[in-house]
Amino acid sequence: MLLLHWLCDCPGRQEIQGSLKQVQKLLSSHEASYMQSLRNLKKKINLLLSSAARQNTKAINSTCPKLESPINGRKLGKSHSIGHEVHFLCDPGYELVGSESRVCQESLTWSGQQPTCRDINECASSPCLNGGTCVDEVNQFSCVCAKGWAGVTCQSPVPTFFVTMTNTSAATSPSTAAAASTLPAATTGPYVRPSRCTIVQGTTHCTCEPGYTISGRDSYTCTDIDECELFHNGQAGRLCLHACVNTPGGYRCSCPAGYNVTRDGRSCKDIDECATRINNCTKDQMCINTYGGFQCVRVDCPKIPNATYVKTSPMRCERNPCPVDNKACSHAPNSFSYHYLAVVSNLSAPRVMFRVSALRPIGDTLRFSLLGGRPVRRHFTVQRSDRLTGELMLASPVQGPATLEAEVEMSELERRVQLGKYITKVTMFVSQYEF
Ligand SMILES: [Ca+2]
Ligand SMILES: [Ca+2]
Repeated sequence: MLLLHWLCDCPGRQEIQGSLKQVQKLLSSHEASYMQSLRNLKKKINLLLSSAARQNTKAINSTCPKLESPINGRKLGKSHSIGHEVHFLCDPGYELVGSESRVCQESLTWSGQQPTCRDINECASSPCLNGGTCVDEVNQFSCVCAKGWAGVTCQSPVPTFFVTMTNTSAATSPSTAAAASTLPAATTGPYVRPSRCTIVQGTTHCTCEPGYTISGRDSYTCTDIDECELFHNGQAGRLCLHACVNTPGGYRCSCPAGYNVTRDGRSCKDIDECATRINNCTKDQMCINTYGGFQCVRVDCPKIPNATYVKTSPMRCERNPCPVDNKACSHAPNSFSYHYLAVVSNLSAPRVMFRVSALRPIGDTLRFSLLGGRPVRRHFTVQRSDRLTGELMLASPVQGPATLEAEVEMSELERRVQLGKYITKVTMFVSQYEF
């Protein structure tokens, strides 16, 4: 119906052909004017090319030869025609020897001499004190100080703390780091380094190695940047998932026992003690890996009056057949299943922690319920997700470290008469940290 309606609204075939022909005409006229413009443009370019060629031949005939810039310097002025001047400059740290400017003469030769740039000898003024040896470098000098002297110009006697610093340079424990950030810089050894200074036109510029910064008033001393302190606030700018340890020139992240620092150096990853055999669980125990540790668990079948249980798998106990007419026995749970979960502290809730399902229900009704006292009911609830499945829900976040046990009972009923009940015991190990 819809398609028919749409077809009836269409313009006629002749109408479409008319429109297309009009567009075709329009395109042809555009094409013609476009080609005309291109031809005009080509003509203009050819004219320009020939006039440039003429000018070039003139220029070649009345210019001085090209001049080179001096090594470590540069040339100002590009015109090489008669009467024009060219000037020369040297890079900082070099001085000009020869003509500062040259003029292109009528004879088509340059006046003066080709200049050169010579390294300025910064050591000429004997800047190193107290027996230091001066080493001339490009645009700067450095002093090799005599024993017992330090500083850019060997001006300061070596302070005793530099001697102590070499002895303690390996100390990077958190306690050392904490002490370092509170002590005055001059007494903290490896957290202080001399700066590198250069003197440019009488002004001293000092820089530090990466991870260090000029400290306060003394530009000759670099102090370690305490990255841990600097990025302490704010989750977005946090350096480490757990703890930050300031080190000389850097920092590192540390993790609590039971965790390894991840490859990116910032996060912590749980060590799986159960997979790596660094657990001490005995043969009859099962190793349960938890965040930050592990647990050795052993399933013992429950002792209930009138009923006996046998272990059918490491985590399941089933009731032995009951004697005829022993009602107490037949009312006891048919089976106990055991499950262990490892979670991190403060896991967001609500969330499904565990599902219990009946594989082959025999009755007409399944009922799921939560057993246990107040501590369990504060954190867990049981709800049905479909006809055959019950869910153990975590209702509120749990602050670790903690171990919580919840029991879910599933009953099978036929016309309100209980046919059997099955207990699932869930033990949840909550870690101390949120990772
Ligand atoms: Ca640092
Ligand atoms: Ca672990």
